[in-house]
Amino acid sequence: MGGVVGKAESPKKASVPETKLEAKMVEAMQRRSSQGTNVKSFNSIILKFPKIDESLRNCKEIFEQFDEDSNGAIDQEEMKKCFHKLEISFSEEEINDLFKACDINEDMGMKFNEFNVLLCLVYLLKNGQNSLQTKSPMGLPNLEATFETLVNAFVFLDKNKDGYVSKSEMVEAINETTSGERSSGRIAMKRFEEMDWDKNGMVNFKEFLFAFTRWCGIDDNDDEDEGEGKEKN
Ligand SMILES: [Ca+2]
Ligand SMILES: [Ca+2]
Ligand SMILES: [Ca+2]
Repeated sequence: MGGVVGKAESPKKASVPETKLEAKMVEAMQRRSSQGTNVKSFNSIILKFPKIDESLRNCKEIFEQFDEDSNGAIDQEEMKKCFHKLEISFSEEEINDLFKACDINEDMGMKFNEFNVLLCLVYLLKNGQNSLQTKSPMGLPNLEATFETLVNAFVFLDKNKDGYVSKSEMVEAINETTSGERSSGRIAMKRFEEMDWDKNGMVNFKEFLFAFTRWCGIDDNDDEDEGEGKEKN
């Protein structure tokens, strides 16, 4: 088919950001999308899963460090201290919004998976905020490299650079994959459905990240199950 899809058509109600922070998130993603991505195929994203998984798991140490009372969750006070320590500045409102956005089970605490998503969103918001950016705005270079990979994966999927991945963009991304891995297409569609919580046909970066932590098996209680260890090449 080709051609530009008219933007007037669908009302896309749910894609209107709910908070200022969410609007900023979409803006940041649009900015990133306009810069392009180094991801070339859907399969290359899938191949990166084990490495991303490993890196996110290493984030556990950071989590434990900031979970001062060791109750398995980072509350707002602990989060503020965490930001302070990482020299990340947010307004009170932004902190509240960020916390709410990531506290998906609404228990007023950041579990490990929520914390992962939170940090990645912080990375997106803080990286490239000013043109004279430092290489590592959070001082966590390894983790930030992983976040960068996730951002790139999202940008690859977001073909029209509007800060959301639609179902048709997902299909497009899969169709571009030339290596003939049919099964990855089916997996991808299934994953899209998993990502799209509110079933509005659009996935934002936050939804994408939560889905990712689930695929990687990072859940609130991170039990020690050694899955079939996939060799990375
Ligand atoms: Ca705590
Ligand atoms: Ca929570
Ligand atoms: Ca899009």
